[in-house]
Amino acid sequence: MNRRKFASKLTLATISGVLGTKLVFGNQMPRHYIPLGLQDPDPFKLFQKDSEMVLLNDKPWNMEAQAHLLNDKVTPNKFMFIRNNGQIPEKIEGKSWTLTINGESVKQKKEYSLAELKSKFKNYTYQLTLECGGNGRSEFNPPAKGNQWTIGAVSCANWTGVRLKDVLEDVGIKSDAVYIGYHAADTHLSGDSKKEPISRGVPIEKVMQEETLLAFEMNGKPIPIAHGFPLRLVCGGWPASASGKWIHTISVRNQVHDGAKMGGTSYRVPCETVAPGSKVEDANMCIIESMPVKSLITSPKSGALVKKRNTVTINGHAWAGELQVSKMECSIDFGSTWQTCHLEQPMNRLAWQHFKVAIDFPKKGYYEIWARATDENGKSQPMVLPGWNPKGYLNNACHRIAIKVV
Ligand SMILES: Nc1nc2c(c(=O)[nH]1)N[C@H]1C(S)=C(S)[C@@H](COP(=O)(O)O)O[C@H]1N2
Ligand SMILES: [Mo]
Repeated sequence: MNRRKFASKLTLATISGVLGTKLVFGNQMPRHYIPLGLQDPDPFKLFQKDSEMVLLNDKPWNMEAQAHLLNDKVTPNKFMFIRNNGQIPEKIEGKSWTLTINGESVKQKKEYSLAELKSKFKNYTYQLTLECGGNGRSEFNPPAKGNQWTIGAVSCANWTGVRLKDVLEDVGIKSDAVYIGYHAADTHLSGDSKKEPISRGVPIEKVMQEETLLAFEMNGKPIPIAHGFPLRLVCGGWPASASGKWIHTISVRNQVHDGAKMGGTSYRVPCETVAPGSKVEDANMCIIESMPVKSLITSPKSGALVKKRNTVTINGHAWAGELQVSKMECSIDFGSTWQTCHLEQPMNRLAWQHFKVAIDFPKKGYYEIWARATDENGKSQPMVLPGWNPKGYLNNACHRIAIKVV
């Protein structure tokens, strides 16, 4: 039942109950009126997001940025995409939060309070790129089900926390450990408390990297609710689904983690390229690991009018999963010629890199600016949609914007 129908059937006493207080002047309230206190919350206010962010879904909450909103070197909360598979946990007590490390491959199960984690282990801060595996899904054909992300499901914030490897060393893990899996406090959309909306993980090699964090701060403040308060895993450069939010347990596994959304078509792509629309056997699907090379033009905004006499500076970011970006180019003539951009070093491994290039447009008129990044192994972004896959992951086609020189 939707909220409107639901509210029209409520008695004043029940409304008071839901509001948690007395409905003063309830008798004066128009029939079928839904008190503001019962209406759907405004997600932009609720999560402190900029009003130019784009809401893709409200159950669960999913929201993406537009390219021009991502111009900051470090993404602030207001421009950070939200991707949820279930309902955000309702009652989160930071003070009493604990993290349990268990699983077949721990020497013994251990529990830490949040305060203990923060004080017992050295704290580190890294800028880490988080991109949803489904970013760019909206371009796939045949279309792929799921949130129709365009380009805005990517962020690079400062994350502060402790190294997961330090914590696991303190717990003691067995030599047969191959994977970890996270368990989190969000709830399944069906309301079934036995089902987890998502429980993914990463191989031990990724766990042991210095940048793999159990984070409790984002951009110097406690992590916002929507992004995993009070504790989240951050595995930069991998599909962001590996970075579990609201985590209370990490299981150290002697096999590839088999939690929710680890199997079937979830965050997996055909191991070998297939024809668009093909059915692919489970056995021929591979788990996505490092994300592919990609870039985004964040300034000017697509559709901008630029004065002819000015040189236009193009700005943006480029990233390549576990790898560094080694070259960044832009074209204003539909890819006939490319100009090399100035490309900064990343702040640390797994952080995106900023690029800029000053362009002189020869005449007044319509132009497109195309951007192409190349990773340190010489792999470049494709101009058009790369390999089709059932769930529409890993679209790293070149970003293009349109401008008018007037
Ligand atoms: N507990 C939990 N963690 C989660 C998810 C979720 O639904 N529940 N979504 C994952 C996915 S698919 C993505 S892309 C990122 C999004 O992180 P963000 O919302 O902080 O941008 O969180 C990941 N971690
Ligand atoms: Mo995702």
